[in-house]
Amino acid sequence: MGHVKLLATSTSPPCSRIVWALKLKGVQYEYIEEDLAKKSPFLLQCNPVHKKVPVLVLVHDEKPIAESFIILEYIDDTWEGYPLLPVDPYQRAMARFWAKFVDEKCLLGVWQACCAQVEEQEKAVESALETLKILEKQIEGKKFFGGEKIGFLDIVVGWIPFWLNALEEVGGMKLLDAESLPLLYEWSQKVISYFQFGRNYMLSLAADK
Ligand SMILES: N[C@@H](CCC(=O)N[C@@H](CS)C(=O)NCC(=O)O)C(=O)O
Repeated sequence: MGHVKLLATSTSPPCSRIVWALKLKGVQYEYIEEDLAKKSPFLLQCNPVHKKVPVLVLVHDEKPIAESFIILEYIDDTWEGYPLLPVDPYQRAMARFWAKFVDEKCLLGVWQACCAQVEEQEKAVESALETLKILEKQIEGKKFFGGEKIGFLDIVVGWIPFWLNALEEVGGMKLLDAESLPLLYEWSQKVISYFQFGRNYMLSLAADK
């Protein structure tokens, strides 16, 4: 039995953030896949305001926490081990600022470009690219957004290596390549290797049982 339950869907960038954070912290959890076309009474009870996933539910008293950024901070405050947010208050504020930018500008911009009408798509792609270029400056001179190690902002931005290819294919557009966004592209390759390493490690642990 895990410490927490996670109500999520496997095709959701905000839900993936929570899965990654729980894995980095080594927290055991029960994963509950939600069908968003037919939301469960438990999801509606746990998140009556937004009715969205992810929701983290504390097992011992069934208290729910919604919204991915809030859940990430709760996880960081509750479990020691791998720190997600920086220690320095200014750096913490900056990580939160850029996380908000990622959701409100980058993710939304990419989604709008993906769903744009043909005659409007070029402009939408340009605009999405501009926001990604602004984000890219945040990793200049660093290995990860979090510095030497993956941190809060890397987890928030993790949809780029994980989902952007799929969005590009669905929308018939290209955003992330070594020419337009060299640093984000390089970071994506590092994050992919990092998660591949993590996955192989988890698989080796399971094989040893
Ligand atoms: N701001 C929220 C966004 C959550 C969100 O949009 N979840 C989507 C799945 S990716 C959802 O549950 N959609 C169901 C709906 O809109 O009814 C977060 O960061 O957790």
